[in-house]
Amino acid sequence: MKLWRGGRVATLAGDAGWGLIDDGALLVDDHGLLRWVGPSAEAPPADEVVDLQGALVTPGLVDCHTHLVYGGNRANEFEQRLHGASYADIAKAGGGIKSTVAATRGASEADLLAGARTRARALMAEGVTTLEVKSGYGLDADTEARMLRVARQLGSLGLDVKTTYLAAHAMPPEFSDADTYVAAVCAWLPGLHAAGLVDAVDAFCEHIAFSPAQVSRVFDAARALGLPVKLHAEQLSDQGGAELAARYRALSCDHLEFLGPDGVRAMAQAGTVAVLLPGAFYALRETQLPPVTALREAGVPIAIATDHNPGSSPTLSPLLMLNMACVLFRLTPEEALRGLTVHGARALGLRDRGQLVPGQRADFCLWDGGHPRELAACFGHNPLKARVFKGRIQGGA
Ligand code: DI6
Ligand code: FE
Repeated sequence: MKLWRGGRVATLAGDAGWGLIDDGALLVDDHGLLRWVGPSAEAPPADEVVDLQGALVTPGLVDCHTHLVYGGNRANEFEQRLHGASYADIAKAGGGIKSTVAATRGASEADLLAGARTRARALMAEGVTTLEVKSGYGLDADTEARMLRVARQLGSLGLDVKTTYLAAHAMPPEFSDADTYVAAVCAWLPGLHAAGLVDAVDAFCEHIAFSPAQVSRVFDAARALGLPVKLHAEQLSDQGGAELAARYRALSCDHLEFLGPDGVRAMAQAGTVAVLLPGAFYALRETQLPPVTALREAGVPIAIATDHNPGSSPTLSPLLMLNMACVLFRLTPEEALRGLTVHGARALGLRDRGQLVPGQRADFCLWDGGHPRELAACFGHNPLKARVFKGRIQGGA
């Protein structure tokens, strides 16, 4: 048993509040689980004691929506958008996701891994201890598998990785009929699942991507294997994707700028998490805000993620997402931090992390700072001192 004592601990225990313990301590067992959390003065005895020297302690960050594995980059599209082209215009002209598909297909597994490792390390340097990575830039069986294998290998860096199959992301050039491609997407899934490469299944439900009817076929294939689903829903228009996803008890619906009242209700009833992605909202200069007040009033848990991808959200800063979630979406700093911890975990179906309470994994961050609201108030500054993953200190920035 190891005792970490003398920190300002934001436990995020319960459904609301920071759960602050001013001079707090955490007891971690040999399995990397929290055994006890409370005031240092009341701490039980331990074999080893670490002095936190007043550091601010929060749960480790959970980035529950990323497209971290890919080839190439799309800074050219940044310039095109500055000249007035929209994300949808660029996609229709064969750029966008399709250009990353070409670069990803042309990249070796080693190249993809090298790029993804660098990016994962950047996320870890800001406190990420659990990371979701999607496929969806292969759009053929081999490249989708390669992406998922690369994502799995990131786990050796010292963070927990969950993989999501997103072959229903865009139409590959070799298919002309979307229904035929969707049949292929469904046919590839059992093999990838049998290889242990898939934790969840996602799709892009949009006028430039797949219809609700096509998405439901992908979800049926997931359900047949007992895999949970999530959905890129109502990012550019209201397609009724959230209601569809809720019918499948989706773990999460993500983006949601165009989510309407029926979608909010359906998500609340299904217990589906709303994953808000301020990086994409910002980078695409969206003006339609996700319905935060309605989500809050309906009791839908709100998560925040980077949506890291080379096109619509090329950020590697979860801390910046905290700030943007508050400034752009009007979340409170506490809601934003819950969004990057306990609710992010829930968007991945994980109930064993995200709060610093006994029984949870000992994944936590040590920050330079006095109050957790500072993490959201600052931007362009990284106060991480160290990251503790499953009870082991991993160093920091
Ligand atoms: N929405 C997104 O924000 C990412 N995928 C999606 O369906 C962006 C993917 C990309 O532009 O490469
Ligand atoms: Fe995305």
